[in-house]
Amino acid sequence: MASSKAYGDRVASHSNRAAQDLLRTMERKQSNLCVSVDVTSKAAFLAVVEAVGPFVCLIKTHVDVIADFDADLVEQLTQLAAKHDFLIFEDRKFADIGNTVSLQYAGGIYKIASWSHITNAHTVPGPGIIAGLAKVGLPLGRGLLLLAEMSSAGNLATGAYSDQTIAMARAHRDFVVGFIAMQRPSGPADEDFLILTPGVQLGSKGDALGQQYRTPREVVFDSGCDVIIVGRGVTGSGESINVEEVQHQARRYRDEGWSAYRERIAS
Ligand code: 6AU
Repeated sequence: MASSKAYGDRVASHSNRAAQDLLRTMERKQSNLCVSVDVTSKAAFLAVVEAVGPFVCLIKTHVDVIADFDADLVEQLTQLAAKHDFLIFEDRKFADIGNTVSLQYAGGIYKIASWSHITNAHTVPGPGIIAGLAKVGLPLGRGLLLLAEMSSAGNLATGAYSDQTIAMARAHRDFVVGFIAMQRPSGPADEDFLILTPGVQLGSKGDALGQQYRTPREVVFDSGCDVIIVGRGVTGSGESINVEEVQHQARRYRDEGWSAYRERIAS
């Protein structure tokens, strides 16, 4: 059962390079924290990434919210990833037919596949979306997460939809490395998917727009998920960035996530 094994011992269960690199990074840095850097200027974005870099296994981006996005941002992000030893996850949530998503993934302004180790997709369009993204991403060693569940109130990714998403992943194990999900799905003992989970914050149950929060322990220990994705819990929700506070929160979530994982594999 993947949830009782150490991250480092799970590398061999994955053929995808991005999945292997992520598990190795988690083990090496003793971190299962992904910080979601949802800020709107390049300067704030790079300041947050520099501050949290030492504490994370993964940085999650929404590059289309950065007003002054340019190629230099990607260059600097890539350098920070090498300096602080983390991977990059552009949270693009692709949701179109295979042909369209292959164009969106490879090209446009953002050229996501050229720098993002991991990205994600909705399964509404059917398995063609996986094939379209794999055509671009697999030759580059990239990995894909499918949205099997969501954190927001009233979302439709439940029941048969989630089950069929898991079935689609099983049919594309070379490229699909895991899920955005709220819990580890049940499956054969030798099956190993990475479960990355948003909706994590200490001291808040949600926001005014339907987001729902759980604690790192609820996510990692109770629900068997692998990576906690924390946005505003680390960055704050205002416009200005307090680098010291951001760093303090990143350390705090890193510690909480890692101790919940240690408890899980010991139990
Ligand atoms: O911690 P927050 O609420 O500030 O940010 C959560 C981040 C946001 C969302 O776009 C994303 O996680 N997210 C996702 C992802 C990662 O795919 C899925 C979901 O169901 N809920 C969610 O919040 O950047």
